[in-house]
Amino acid sequence: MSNPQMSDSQAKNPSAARASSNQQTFAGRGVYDAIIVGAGFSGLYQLHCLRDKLGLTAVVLEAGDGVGVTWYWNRYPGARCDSESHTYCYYFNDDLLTQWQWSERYPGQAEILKYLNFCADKLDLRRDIRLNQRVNLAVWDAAAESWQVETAAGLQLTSRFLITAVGCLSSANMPDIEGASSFDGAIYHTGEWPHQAVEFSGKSVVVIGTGSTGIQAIPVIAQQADNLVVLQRTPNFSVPARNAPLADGFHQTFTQNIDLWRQKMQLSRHGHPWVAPPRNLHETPEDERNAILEAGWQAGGLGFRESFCDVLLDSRSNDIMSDFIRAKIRDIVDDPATAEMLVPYDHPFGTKRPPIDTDYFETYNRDNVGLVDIRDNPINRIEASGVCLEDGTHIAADIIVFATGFDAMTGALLKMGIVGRDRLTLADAWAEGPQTYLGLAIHGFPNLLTITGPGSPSVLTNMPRAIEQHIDWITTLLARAKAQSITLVEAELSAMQDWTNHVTAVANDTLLPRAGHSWYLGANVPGKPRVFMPYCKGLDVFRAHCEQVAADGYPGFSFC
Ligand code: N01
Repeated sequence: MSNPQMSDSQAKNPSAARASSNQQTFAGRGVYDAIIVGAGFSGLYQLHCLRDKLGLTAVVLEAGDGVGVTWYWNRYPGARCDSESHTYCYYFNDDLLTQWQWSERYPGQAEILKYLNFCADKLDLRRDIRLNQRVNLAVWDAAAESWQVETAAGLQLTSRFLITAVGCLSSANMPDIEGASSFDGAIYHTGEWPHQAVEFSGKSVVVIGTGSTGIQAIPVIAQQADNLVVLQRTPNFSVPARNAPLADGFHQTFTQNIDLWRQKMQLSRHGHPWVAPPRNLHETPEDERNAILEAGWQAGGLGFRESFCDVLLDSRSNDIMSDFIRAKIRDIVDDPATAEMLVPYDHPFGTKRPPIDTDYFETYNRDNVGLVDIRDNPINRIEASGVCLEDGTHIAADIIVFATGFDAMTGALLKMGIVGRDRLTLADAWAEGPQTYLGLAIHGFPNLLTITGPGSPSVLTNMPRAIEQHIDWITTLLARAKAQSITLVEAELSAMQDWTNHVTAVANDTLLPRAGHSWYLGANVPGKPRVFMPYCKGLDVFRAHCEQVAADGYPGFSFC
């Protein structure tokens, strides 16, 4: 493989080619083996693999003015990862693992952002990252067998391959509410949080949304605001995170056992360092299962759900676990009426992404916090002084925080203006819902690779593990393309359709689709097609399948 507009001498000397193409880039035009869109966990590692392992010319185009993507934009109060810190990082390089030391059980947003900047520096990635370059058009040029990419800032680049690393949860879902522009106070979306601190003290605040984000932000905002009203459409399950500083000596013990941690995560369905024991909840005697659930609750975190292996498979087991959490909510919340409003009733536990929290339910015991159920009495409009509900109730506010989530998995990809073969737009190709082969390739879009795209395990896993798996696989594919002078790689239509049907079928074998309004199904965005998007059979199963595809010579892909 060589760059479409690269001379022979440049092809033989990638660093000379890089220098040359960078010069062209600064002049406004450039040509590359690969353009990578997004400088978060995915984009940084993909750049390292292509540039430093394969010797390809690659550039990252990043919309923000810094690296980080999810962790660059999501700066809301309380923003923290739900994966444990020593697992929520790159594992491809032991030096990075050894040199970076986490401070808490779960890493906060600022610490993750610092970590990603540390990695960008350690791997010397910045010289091939262009910041403030939001891609808004990417057109396949069949004659040149390359992608013509344009950014909102006017940069135009060409590349053989286009690799999206835009994150699954990076396109904010902002409800269109009448009157929002007339509001006298400030409106924020958690996914587009300002860089400067937001002052809540002395203010009346309304938070809309009780997903993972709202559940993280509400307790922190409540401590600062004069008065906080939460507008809840659907009550949510949540399990205590039990965050705490890491013990002295944790890092040293960890670095002596890196291979063990790596191995544990490889074996896991979710890419976390644990595997559910082979015991069914409903078949476990009551005393025993209560003790296990209580121990899981006290330990906290996403591991609670994995105390038994059948919670997402058998509604009898799920009912028991869901009831256990409902009882905890009633126990924690002092006011019985508020507790009942907070008790989830319309979806089995874990069928929406389960949040973990620090004092979420406890926050409703504070005098300055109120809860309003807007399921049957939705927001009617926003006025100068606050939010108005359908029944005429007016809730005064100085600040409104939308914790209303994302146009997940497809939103950021569709915003890039991708146009494939025969002028087919991605928006048209996905009009009935996203279709991919293995989550990473789309028929009709040659040489486009979508890291953690719809149809991949991604959001059901500890993300860095899923990201590394996809990128390692893409890197092997491109190494083969380079070695064999392959210039075109495309998913076959039947392979894409079969994979998409398989993703749906395996989801239907579980309880997951029962949360009819979840973002997994695209149901949180009005008008979005309802397709269960992530692959739920497990990262371990997915990895083995991808490795088999590679070993078998990539069935389902056509090469030229
Ligand atoms: O978004 P959500 P999120 N009017 O879609 C409500 C990841 N994450 O940002 O349930 C009123 O889950 C909506 O109500 P309903 C994690 O994967 C990770 O919280 O649709 N309300 C819901 O309550 C997570 O799952 C970390 O009825 C409206 C809320 O807003 C994903 O991000 C930390 C509304 C949205 O919940 C998304 O979480 C935080 C409207 N028009 C988040 N529209 C990590 O640890 C929506 N809602 C890495």
